[in-house]
Amino acid sequence: MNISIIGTAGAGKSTLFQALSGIHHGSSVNPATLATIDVPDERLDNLTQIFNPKKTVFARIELSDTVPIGKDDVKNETIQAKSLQQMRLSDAFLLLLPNFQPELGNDPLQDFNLIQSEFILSDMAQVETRIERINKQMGKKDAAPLQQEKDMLQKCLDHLNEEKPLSTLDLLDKEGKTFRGFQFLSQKPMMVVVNCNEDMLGLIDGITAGFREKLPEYIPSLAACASLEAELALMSPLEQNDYMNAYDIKEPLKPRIIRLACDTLGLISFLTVGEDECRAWPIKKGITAQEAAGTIHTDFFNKFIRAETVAYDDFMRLGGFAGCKKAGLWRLEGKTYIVQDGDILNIRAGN
Ligand SMILES: Nc1nc2c(ncn2[C@@H]2O[C@H](COP(=O)(O)OP(=O)(O)OP(=O)(O)O)[C@@H](O)[C@H]2O)c(=O)[nH]1
Ligand SMILES: [Mg+2]
Repeated sequence: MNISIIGTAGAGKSTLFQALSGIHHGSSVNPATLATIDVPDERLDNLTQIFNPKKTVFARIELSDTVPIGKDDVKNETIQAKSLQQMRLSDAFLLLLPNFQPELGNDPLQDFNLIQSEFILSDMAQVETRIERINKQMGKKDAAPLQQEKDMLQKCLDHLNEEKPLSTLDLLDKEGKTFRGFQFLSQKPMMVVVNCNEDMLGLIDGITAGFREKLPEYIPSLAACASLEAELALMSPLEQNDYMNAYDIKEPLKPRIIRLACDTLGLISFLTVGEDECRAWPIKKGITAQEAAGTIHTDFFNKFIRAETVAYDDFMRLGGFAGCKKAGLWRLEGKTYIVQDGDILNIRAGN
């Protein structure tokens, strides 16, 4: 799961990157700046205590810092190519809206509109280019699939023309496969962090609520002070505690963002356990046991037989697999079983 931190110049992207990763990379933007953060999981902590494995692997989110987006940068592809590629490859965006220097004319909503419309214009250009190409091919090739693609692209174009991002077009869910190759920017889920000044901390709940009203309802958002959080991320746990008390920060930003990202992306985790490794595997809500097995190994997908399945809560309540078996809660699930959050799976696959 890769999330790109995006925003206009000086919005605080690198500061947020530091707050979430604990990595300070100065002000110069290296577009390859990547950090991997673990998704905290109490269930995995408890299973580690029980199995005492050689290693414990948490679900991970990969974060990348990017170069600033200015007017026409994305639309005209004048933005650094590496950063644009990074954005196209990411699964979601964390858009930072600067709200910390209102006296300098920072306008968070203007920023939001600018970036949203850059993405919409960029997608529009891609759709138009493809439609032109299809028109040229129409006479030469089998027209039916081309016509089908063109119809879908036309629907996208109509939607984009109404200044709406593709993430709000239902059609794409069903036709996702056709569109994957395009890597449309406005199709990716976008979350917003409103970056506030230190002296706004006491007002943060009200600011959060205010922006939820002003932003479109499909954009999840939260408010925070990135620079305080960035300092916090470099401290020892003891110092962090004092600092959070002093500024009345109830919870650091990192777990808040991780929850926001998991909710936005519809992510859940299944778990695997053993003496070698206890691990949480992030998957999209609603996928089957066979697809989940495929995230561990493609062989597990191809040669899937059954998934031995126990719910984490049952496992803990009944003291392990034996207790679950006795209670009839140890199950053998087939290919089409929809994996639930916290399922402990053991995949049976052929050779
Ligand atoms: N007061 C205040 N200043 C902040 C906050 N976040 C960032 N800044 C300041 O804003 C400036 C820009 O921060 P960066 O994190 O470098 O912003 P950026 O978006 O990475 O900037 P570019 O990569 O140049 O586009 C720095 O001087 C930060 O100290 C904040 O929450 N409060
Ligand atoms: Mg930066």
